[in-house]
Amino acid sequence: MSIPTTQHAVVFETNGGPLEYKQIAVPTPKPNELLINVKYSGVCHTDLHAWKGDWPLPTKLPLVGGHEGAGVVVAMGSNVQGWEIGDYAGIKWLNGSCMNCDFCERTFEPNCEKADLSGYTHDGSFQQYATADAVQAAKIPKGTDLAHVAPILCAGVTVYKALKTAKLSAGQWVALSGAGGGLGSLAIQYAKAMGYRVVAIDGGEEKGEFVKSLGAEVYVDFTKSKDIVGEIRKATGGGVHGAINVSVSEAAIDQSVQYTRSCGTVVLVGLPAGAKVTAGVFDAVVRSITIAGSYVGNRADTSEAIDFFARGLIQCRIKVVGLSELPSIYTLMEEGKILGRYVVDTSK
Ligand code: 8ID
Ligand code: ZN
Ligand code: ZN
Repeated sequence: MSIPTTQHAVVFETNGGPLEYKQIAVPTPKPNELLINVKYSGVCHTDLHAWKGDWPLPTKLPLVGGHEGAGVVVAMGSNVQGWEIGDYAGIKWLNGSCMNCDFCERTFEPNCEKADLSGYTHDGSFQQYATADAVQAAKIPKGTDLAHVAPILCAGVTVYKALKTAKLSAGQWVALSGAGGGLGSLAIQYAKAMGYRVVAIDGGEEKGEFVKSLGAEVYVDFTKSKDIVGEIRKATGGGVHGAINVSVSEAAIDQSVQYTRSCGTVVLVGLPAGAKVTAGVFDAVVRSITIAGSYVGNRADTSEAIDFFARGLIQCRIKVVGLSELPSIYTLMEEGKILGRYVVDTSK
């Protein structure tokens, strides 16, 4: 297999600065790394946060973003085991971790203090050739449609893990705030596949049709409802058993604490810049509400999430465009206009 020395990528030099589609060098894998020919990459709202510099963790600069990369292994470092040239591999948010600390030892690898993050501290999947730690790279079954599996690598894994964190039983209600977006559209389907009943919250009629087509039983339009909390409590006979917050809205998170029924769990996933969650202590105690953060997933969560997809239980509703069109996707995302996920084809 011949590997070129240069490739197309989208790079930015400063947070919020120009997103340049240009030729850069193909990276060389370190001894522990795979070199993956990225065919497709999903575009996650995290990529937009990273570009804007929204969070209290600095990005690498200049940076190639992207962390939902699906491609083919074309080279590997001398210490890599368990991979062959030609295998399908996925680039996840967690590019690598130390594997030695307390958190790594207990399989909480995303929480490792030395975590290396694709499209954040490590050049990611908005390029044709990217490197990934061979231990953390996702194994994708041969023959899988690489465009459609791409969103599973962050959005799918994250919502699957968040649903597990809510500790629900089959037949219980789960609210998904931000249900029409990339994470939300997959969360509806994982929730259904796990046996839960879904209340979807998002804005506008088109998103309402969309989330119902994916299996949501109830849709609440946050742009129209005058009483989101009351509406959800009524539709679910007293509130949902679990709430997964994948919107980029502080107000939506606060509402979720109120519409979750007693003894239920509020899961925080979406990361609006500078947001805080507000819960009355008396209410949280007397109603025994659990508020839990959930951050991507570990290797087992990744394999399980891919397995749900491979068994045909999860349909990724994607729009495929060329990598050079990334800036226009960020504009649509900022405006909340995306149904499901955009996936970029790195060859265009
Ligand atoms: O591991 C993690 N915790 C993790 C992993 C991946 C992504 C966290 N995230 C974070 C992202 O950084 C981002 O903050 O999850 C958030 C959602 O990512 P996404 O699904 O990729 O974003 P999107 O496709 O833009 O969808 C967001 C949806 O929220 C809706 C929008 O209309 C859109 O459909 N929304 C908004 I903005 N405000 C809302 C509100 N008040 C709302 N929906 C309901 N109520
Ligand atoms: Zn992501
Ligand atoms: Zn560690």
